Amino acid sequence: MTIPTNLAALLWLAGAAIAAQNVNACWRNSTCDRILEPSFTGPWDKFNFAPRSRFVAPQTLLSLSDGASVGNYCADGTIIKASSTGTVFDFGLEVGGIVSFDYSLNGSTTNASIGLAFTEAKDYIGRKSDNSNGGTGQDTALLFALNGTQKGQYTMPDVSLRGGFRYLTIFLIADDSASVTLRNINLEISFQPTWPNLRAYRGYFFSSEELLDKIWYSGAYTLQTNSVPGNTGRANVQANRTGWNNAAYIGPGDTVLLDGAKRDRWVWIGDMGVAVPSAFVSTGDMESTKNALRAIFDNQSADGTLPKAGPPYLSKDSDTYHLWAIIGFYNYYLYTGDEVFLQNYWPKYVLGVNKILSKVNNKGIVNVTGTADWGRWLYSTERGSASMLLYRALVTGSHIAGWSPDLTDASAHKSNWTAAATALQKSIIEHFWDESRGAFKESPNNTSLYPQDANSMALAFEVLNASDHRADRVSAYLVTNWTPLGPINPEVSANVSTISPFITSIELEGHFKVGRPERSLELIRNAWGWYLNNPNGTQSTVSEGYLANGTWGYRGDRGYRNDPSYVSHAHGWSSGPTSTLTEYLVGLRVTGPKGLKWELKPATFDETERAEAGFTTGLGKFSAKFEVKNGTVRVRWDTPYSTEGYVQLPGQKGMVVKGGKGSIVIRK
Ligand SMILES: *[C@@H]1O[C@H](CO)[C@@H](O)[C@H](O)[C@H]1NC(C)=O
Ligand SMILES: *[C@@H]1O[C@H](CO)[C@@H](O)[C@H](O)[C@H]1NC(C)=O
Ligand SMILES: *[C@@H]1O[C@H](CO)[C@@H](O)[C@H](O)[C@H]1NC(C)=O
Ligand SMILES: *[C@@H]1O[C@H](CO)[C@@H](O)[C@H](O)[C@H]1NC(C)=O
Ligand SMILES: *[C@@H]1O[C@H](CO)[C@@H](O)[C@H](O)[C@H]1NC(C)=O
Ligand SMILES: *[C@@H]1O[C@H](CO)[C@@H](O)[C@H](O)[C@H]1NC(C)=O
Ligand SMILES: *[C@@H]1O[C@H](CO)[C@@H](O)[C@H](O)[C@H]1NC(C)=O
Ligand SMILES: *[C@@H]1O[C@H](CO)[C@@H](O)[C@H](O)[C@H]1NC(C)=O
Ligand SMILES: *[C@@H]1O[C@H](CO)[C@@H](O)[C@H](O)[C@H]1NC(C)=O
Ligand SMILES: *[C@@H]1O[C@H](CO)[C@@H](O)[C@H](O)[C@H]1NC(C)=O
Ligand SMILES: *[C@@H]1O[C@H](CO)[C@@H](O)[C@H](O)[C@H]1NC(C)=O
Ligand SMILES: CC(=O)N[C@H]1CO[C@H](CO)[C@@H](O)[C@@H]1O
Repeated sequence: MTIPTNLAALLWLAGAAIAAQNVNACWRNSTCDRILEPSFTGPWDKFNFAPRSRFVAPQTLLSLSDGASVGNYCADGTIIKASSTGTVFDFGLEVGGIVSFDYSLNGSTTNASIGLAFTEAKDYIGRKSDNSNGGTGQDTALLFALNGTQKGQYTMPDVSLRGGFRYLTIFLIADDSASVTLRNINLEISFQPTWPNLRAYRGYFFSSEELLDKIWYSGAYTLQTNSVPGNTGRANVQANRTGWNNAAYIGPGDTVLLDGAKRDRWVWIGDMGVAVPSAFVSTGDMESTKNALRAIFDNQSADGTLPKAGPPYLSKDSDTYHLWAIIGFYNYYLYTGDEVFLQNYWPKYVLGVNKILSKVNNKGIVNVTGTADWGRWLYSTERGSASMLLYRALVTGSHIAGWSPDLTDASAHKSNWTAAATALQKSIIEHFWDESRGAFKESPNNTSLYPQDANSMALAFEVLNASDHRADRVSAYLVTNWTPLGPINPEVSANVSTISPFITSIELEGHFKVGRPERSLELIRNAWGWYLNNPNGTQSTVSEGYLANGTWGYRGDRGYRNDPSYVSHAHGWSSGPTSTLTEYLVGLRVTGPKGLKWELKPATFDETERAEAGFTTGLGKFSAKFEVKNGTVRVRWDTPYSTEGYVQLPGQKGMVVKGGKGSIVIRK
C-alpha cells in the first residue's frame, strides 16, 4: 500500500506535534538535558519500558478482591462507590511521582474522603500502601477530605510523592449511598527529572533471545526510576509515625542516583557498585552518579571516613560501603573522563584510600571497625569481602594515578597502592583460601561459612585471575548454592533461605571473568527471568531481593521487621545483567577514561546466535555485534576514530585496532 502524499504529510505533522508537546517535559524546574533522541534506534526500542511522556495514565482497572482485570482505564470517568472496597488502577509497569485527578461526588454527604494507596507488588493491593517509611508505623493511605465540595481537582502534596509503585488503589470513605466519579487520572513522573525524552537512552542491547533483551531493559528502567530530583528523598521519619514523607534533601544537582524507587530514596553508596556500570551502558546518565558521589564525598570526615549513605542519614559505620564509594569514584571517572571532578575530589579520594589502608592488620588483611554492611549477617571484623573490596580499590586507584600523572603525588600513590595490592592479594590467599573446599572462607578462623559476596568478588575483582587454577574451583563452588530461582546467599540466610540479586550481580561478572559465561547466562535467565515473569512483581524492574521459596520476604529477620511489603521492587543494585550482557556477552567495554581505550571480547558464540550493544561517551558512540550463521561468526564494531581498541574473540589471539569501523569473520 502507498500512503497518499497529503496523508503522509498529515501523519508526519501529527507526529511532530506530539514530539513538540513532549519536548522540555522535564520535571518541574529542573534544568533540561539537551539530548532529545536515543543514540541508537532499531527493533530493540520495543523492549524499552520508559514511557513516551512524563505524564502517564493508568492502563487497566483491576478488581480489588481478586486482582482480576475488569477492563481498560478510560479517562472519561471511573465511578467508585463508597459501598465498595475500592478500585485498583494498574499503570502496567513501575512508575513514580505525583498523581492528580478531577473528582465529582454524587451524594449529599458533607463528610467524604478519597483514599489513595500505592503498591509495587500486586499481592499487596488494598486500602493501604506497601511500606516504605523506615519506622514501625504503616504507610497506610493518603486521605483527601472533600470538606463538602462536590467537584474539584486533586493533586497529591509534594511531601506525599510516591517514588515507586505500579498499582494505585482508590477508595471513597462516605455514606454507603455515595459515589465519586474520577476523570483524567494523571501521573507526573518525577524520576529522570532532567530528561525531556525518557526514552532517549545513550545505550542499547539486542540479541536473538528476547528474555535477555527484556531483562537488560528492566535493569535500565530500574536505574531511571532510581534517578531522582535531589529534594524528593525520604525524610528521616523513624519511630512509629504512619504515612510517608518524600520531601527531604538527599544530594546536590538536579538529579541523584539513589538506592530504590520506593525506598530508601537515599544515596546508599554500596548500592552504586552494580548500578553505575549498568547506568553507563544503558541510559548513559552519569550526572545522577556524579551527584550521588558528591553527596558522599562532600560529607567525608576529616580523618578520611566516608559515610555509607548521603543526607539526611550520613552514618559513617561501614568500611565496605566506604570501599564501594572509592570504587564508584573510579567507575565514574573511567566512564566519563570527567577531569574537573577528578581534580576537585582527588585529595578526598586519596584520604579515603589511605584511611582504609590503615585498617590492614598484622595478618595483612582488613580488620573492619565500621561493621555495617549490605544486609548480610555480621560474623567477624575480618570478613573476606572487605579485603576483596580493598584489593579492587587499590588496583583501580593505581589506574587513576597512572592515567593522570599530574595529580598531586600521583606517581608515589601509584607505586604505594600497587605494592599494597600485591601484598594484600598474597595475604588474602594465605588467610582466606580453603584448599580442601575450593573457596574463600568468611574469615580466617571460620570454616563453616563460604560467602557468596567474597567468593564472587574474588573472581569479579580478579584477586584470582582466569588462569589461576583456583578460579574455576570458586566458580564451581558458587554453583553449589544455586536453586531454580537463583543462588541462596549463605551470609544472609542464617535463618531464611534468601536470594540477593545484588551479590548475584557480582557473581555474574565473576563467572564471565573466569571463562564460564554459560553459568552467568543460566543465572540471568533463572533468577532475573523468574522475577520479570512473576505476575505479582512489577514486570518492568529488578527487585532488591527475595526468598528462595519464591516470596518477597527479603531480610525479614534482618532489620525489615518481617514485613515483606517493605521490600523494594526497583533497586539499581540488582541490575547486574544490564552491564554484564553488554560488557561481557557482547564483550564491549571501556578500559580507559571516557572510552579512549576499549576492548571487544565476546564471551561466547555458543549461547546466543546474535548479540549487539552500544553506548555513548563524550567521545561519541561505541557499538559492536556478533552473529553466528551457518557455522560462520561475523563480528563487527564501530567506535570513535580518536580511540584505540583491543579485539579478542573466544579462543583466538587478540589484536590492537584503531578506532573506527572494523569486522572479522571466523569459522565457528
Ligand atoms: C526548584 O524549586 C524548588 C522548590 O521551589 C527549589 O528548592 C529548587 O532550588 C529549585 N531548583 C532549581 C534548579 O531552580
Ligand atoms: C447519583 O446517585 C443516584 C443514587 O444512587 C443515581 O441514581 C444517579 O444515577 C447518580 N448520578 C450520577 C451522575 O452518577
Ligand atoms: C467523618 O467520617 C469519618 C470517617 O468515616 C469519621 O471518623 C468521622 O466521625 C465523620 N465525621 C462526621 C462529622 O460525621
Ligand atoms: C501471587 O500472589 C497471590 C496472592 O498472594 C498468590 O496467591 C499467588 O500464588 C502469587 N503468585 C506467584 C506466582 O507467586
Ligand atoms: C479539606 O480540608 C483539608 C484540611 O484543611 C485540606 O487539606 C483539604 O485540601 C481540603 N479539601 C478540599 C477539597 O478543599
Ligand atoms: C508511638 O510512640 C510514642 C512515643 O514513644 C508513644 O507514646 C505512642 O504510644 C506510640 N504509638 C503507637 C501507636 O505505638
Ligand atoms: C580488629 O580491630 C579491633 C579494633 O581496633 C581490635 O580490637 C581487634 O583486636 C582487631 N582484630 C584483629 C584480628 O586484628
Ligand atoms: C608511600 O609509602 C612510603 C612508605 O610507606 C611513605 O613514606 C610515603 O609517604 C607514601 N607516599 C604517599 C604519597 O603516600
Ligand atoms: C573469629 O574471631 C573473631 C574475633 O577476631 C570472633 O569475633 C569470631 O567469633 C571468631 N569466629 C569463629 C568462627 O571462631
Ligand atoms: C516462604 O518462607 C518464609 C520465610 O520462612 C515463610 O514465612 C513463608 O510462609 C514461606 N512461603 C511459602 C509460600 O512457602
Ligand atoms: C553453509 O555452509 C556450507 C559449508 O561452508 C555451504 O556449503 C552452504 O552453502 C552454506 N549454506 C548457506 C545457506 O549459506
Ligand atoms: C555537613 C556537610 O558537609 N554536609 C554536606 C553533605 O553533602 C551535601 C551534598 O553535597 C552538602 O550539601 C552538605 O553541605
